[in-house]
Amino acid sequence: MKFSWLSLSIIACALQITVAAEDGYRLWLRYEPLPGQTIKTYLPHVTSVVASGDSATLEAIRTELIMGCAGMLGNSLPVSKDVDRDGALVAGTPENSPLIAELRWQKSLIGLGAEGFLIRSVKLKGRSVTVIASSGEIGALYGAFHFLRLMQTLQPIDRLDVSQKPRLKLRVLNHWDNLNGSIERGYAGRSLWNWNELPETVDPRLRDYARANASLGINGSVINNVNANSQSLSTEYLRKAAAIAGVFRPYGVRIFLSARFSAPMELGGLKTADPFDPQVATWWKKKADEIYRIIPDFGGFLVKANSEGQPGPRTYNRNHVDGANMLAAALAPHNGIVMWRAFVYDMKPDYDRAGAAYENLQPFDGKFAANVLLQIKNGPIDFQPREPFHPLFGAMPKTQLMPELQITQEYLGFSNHLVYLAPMWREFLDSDTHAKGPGSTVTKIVDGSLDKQKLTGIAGVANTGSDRNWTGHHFAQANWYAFGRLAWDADLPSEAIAEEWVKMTLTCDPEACSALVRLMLESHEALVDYMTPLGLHHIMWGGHHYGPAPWWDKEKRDDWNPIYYHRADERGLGFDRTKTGSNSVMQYHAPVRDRFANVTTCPEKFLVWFHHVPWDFRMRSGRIMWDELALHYQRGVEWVRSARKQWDAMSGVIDLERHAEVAKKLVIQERDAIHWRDSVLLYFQTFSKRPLPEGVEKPQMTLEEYQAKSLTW
Ligand code: GCV
Repeated sequence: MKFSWLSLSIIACALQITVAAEDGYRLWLRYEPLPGQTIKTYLPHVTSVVASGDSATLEAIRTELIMGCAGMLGNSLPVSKDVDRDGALVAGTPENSPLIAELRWQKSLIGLGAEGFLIRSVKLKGRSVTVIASSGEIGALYGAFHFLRLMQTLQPIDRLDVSQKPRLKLRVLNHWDNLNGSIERGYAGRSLWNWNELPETVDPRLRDYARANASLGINGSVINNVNANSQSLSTEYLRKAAAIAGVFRPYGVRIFLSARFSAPMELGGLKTADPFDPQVATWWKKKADEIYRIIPDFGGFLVKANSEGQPGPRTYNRNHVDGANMLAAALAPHNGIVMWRAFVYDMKPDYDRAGAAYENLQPFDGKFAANVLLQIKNGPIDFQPREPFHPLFGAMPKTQLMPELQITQEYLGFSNHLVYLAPMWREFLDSDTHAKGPGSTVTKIVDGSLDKQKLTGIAGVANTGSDRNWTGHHFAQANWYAFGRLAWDADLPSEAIAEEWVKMTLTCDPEACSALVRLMLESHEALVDYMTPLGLHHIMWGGHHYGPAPWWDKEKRDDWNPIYYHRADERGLGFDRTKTGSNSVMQYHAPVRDRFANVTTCPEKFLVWFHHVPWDFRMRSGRIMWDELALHYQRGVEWVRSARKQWDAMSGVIDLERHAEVAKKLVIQERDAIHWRDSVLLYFQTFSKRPLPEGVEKPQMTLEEYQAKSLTW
């Protein structure tokens, strides 16, 4: 087997990077030298690569295994056609590898699908070898990454019997990238797609992006903003997109586009975008045909319709189903799909935004076409630091639902705050909707096991950008990682994911690793403490959403203003969503709704989400609500201080560059946490008229000073 120049240069590059500064570019695929004892035990099991086949994916498999072993073990694996020694790594499919075909695993492999894989230590041709097999090349690539991950995390590799397949079919990143290179809610630089230079020049970095996604099993990328520009569907931009798709393809990442509903008017010169107009339907059909001519494995459309000013079917007095199904019909002949977003909330007098998506969409259960998925944010408002699960999960058993998570930290301190999001996503996935009795978790709804949903998926709003370290904050890489791992296996514990990531990305030192994992696991609760404890939500500064502004009332829509959400007055705090208020708690199934609706049984983390609670309400701790609220803010600040100390103490374990960069961000995080605590408490104090309880520090500035200027990032 010969090596192409491409793979040689990739390996050379990787080896060079190993000695260069540690800037975070390599993400969790660093392949740093393992501890000496581990190398000794691994070496006999990793002696050559047998992965025949000329496809770009097989080339990627060989390259990755060789590069990984060179970095971790310091050996240079020969590529061989046959098994001629113990320790060979045999990778591929029964179609391209006679060796794998010989094993007669076809039945199990077919059961695992083209993305699933087996990794087994077996005897082949009288030799002890490791086989990484799948019925599809992409599955074999995923298996190769899994094998490398076992090594990166110091797992035994001598008696392997691993069998995996993804539970969800679509595991996609949504990029809110604009054609001018900016990213809506992006905090890690500019867009990775160099539209001006495409299709002639494709940034080599795109391959690394695809490779990182493949290492997690992410198999789709929506490359443009849901606040879409019709131009992305023009022939010129489709050719550019095709060049990107060409780089992603060997890594199993298909591309999707956000489609602007009014594109037939803007691109096609039609007078309407009414989905019932035959000319409109024909325009979309022709557009779909053209897209598939240019990008044969195109995934489909993501659509934000009739939401925040975007056009949609309701502009023409049609409904969401009319719009989604018209697009679905255009894509169906090509096996394309539509991800129709449920993020719709029309402002009506006295309405509750938290109940709006349910009101708008639940009545259409069972009406969407077979190739439509309804993409629903995890919570009913908008990617807040903490929300109860969206009531649509469990309310549409005859509709294919997929969650939309936000990896980018729009409301969670941008790329300045260290916050590990897996625990937040776990809380959501583990939520029991009780839709079909106890145990009807969100996971079971979205993986299709509860309602026999055929097409399944999950999306994460990406946090990547042109910053050298991809995500702005080194720890924000962990959120990209965790999203991918949960998309692959929605049951993975947050702790296990954090441990993998720390070992692969930062350090295998056992003490440092467990301290870092603990820090990561605590970080989300701490951020909720200093931002929005007890169910507070959407009290961020208007527009940019960085820092607090609970007093904010300047947005043109009521439901974009913090005062709409917290409803503080002299009696108390919180949005009454029970029958004395909006009653949107009724959108949940019993007994969830009963638990939420009763102020004494409502989980305290959602207290002021569902109730307007008196300042002197007695909490489970025995303290009054005001004191408890203040102590949460104080606790959040203290956590950041302790995180800083712990991080500082790790200066000998983490490389200098990343250590210094994270330390700098933690200084900002502490500044911000104090700002949150002081400004929010000073403001609510104007209603509660109570002193700060013992243990809460005196504010550093006056309320007027906090109100005068937002935090900068
Ligand atoms: C892409 C929130 C964000 C918007 C975003 C919107 C959405 O409102 O602030 O930037 O737009 O959600 O998810 O469509």
